[in-house]
Amino acid sequence: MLAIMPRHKGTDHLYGDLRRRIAKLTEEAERRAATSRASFYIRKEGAGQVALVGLPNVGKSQLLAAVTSASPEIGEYPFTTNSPNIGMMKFENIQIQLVDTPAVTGKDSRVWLNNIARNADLIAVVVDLSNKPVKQVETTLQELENIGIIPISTKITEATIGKRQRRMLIIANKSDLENSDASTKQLSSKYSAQFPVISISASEGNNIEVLKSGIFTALEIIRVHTKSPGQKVDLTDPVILKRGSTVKEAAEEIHKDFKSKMKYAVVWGSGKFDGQRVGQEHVLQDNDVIELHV
Ligand SMILES: Nc1nc2c(ncn2[C@@H]2O[C@H](COP(=O)(O)OP(=O)(O)OP(=O)(O)O)[C@@H](O)[C@H]2O)c(=O)[nH]1
Ligand SMILES: [Mg+2]
Repeated sequence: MLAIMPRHKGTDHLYGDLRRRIAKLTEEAERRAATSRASFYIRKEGAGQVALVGLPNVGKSQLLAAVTSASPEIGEYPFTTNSPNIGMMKFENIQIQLVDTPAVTGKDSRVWLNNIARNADLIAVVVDLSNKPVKQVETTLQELENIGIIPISTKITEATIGKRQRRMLIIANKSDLENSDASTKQLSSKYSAQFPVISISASEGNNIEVLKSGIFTALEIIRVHTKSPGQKVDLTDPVILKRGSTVKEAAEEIHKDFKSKMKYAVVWGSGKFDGQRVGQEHVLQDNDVIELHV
């Protein structure tokens, strides 16, 4: 209509009105696009979701490539990653999902990080040992706090109300570079009371097994294997439960009817002896085998 409308005094008012309406609609459409991006989240798969968060160039993407079959872009320059990359990391008999994120200080990162960090079961703060790692941890934690995410170990005070607490761990990368031992010591002495600190080299593949089990431990989950009476146990597909879960919670997880019908369970692993009969309140341990009797 604007294009075909003759411009003269009589149409000035109408012209301005149309322009304003178009501007308003454009603004609304842009806002809608931004909101739908903001609500983006990554569906969880496997036993837990771990977000790799850090400053540019610390090796988040290299790490994802080292422990999963994903092949993200890895660059010598900062801000290589501008949208998340996902991969599954095998740890013993389970898979853990890793999410490689755009650098925490990137201008478009907030929208991604907000959702990913809130949704993740564990945040791995990745730092580069060759470049003032203590300062990097501080900056990364500050950026996370700016988007409302604080470590689970932080005391709740008035200042932290409304913020979300997340489990965190520090991955000190590039341990193959010079002076990395001294930097690792520095990091540990400053942070190990609050977070596990694990030093690795993603590009050389050093200490990767320690990292995997460190991530598993930090997730605070246990694997429980269930079997039917008289059958052999299948150790390849465990039920994943929060650490501290009881037989009752395991039963609930397996089938919601089980809990009410269950008479007792037999447990191998955390019982006083293998094959011990236990009640619903028995607390399970990682890799227990349980047999539910209804
Ligand atoms: N020496 C050494 N270099 C590494 C290591 N891990 C990664 N790099 C190098 O560090 C640079 C950055 O790696 P990326 O994996 O792209 O880093 P990033 O954290 O994903 O960076 P952004 O996507 O920009 O946030 C690349 O040149 C890698 O080759 C490591 O363990 N040792
Ligand atoms: Mg990257």
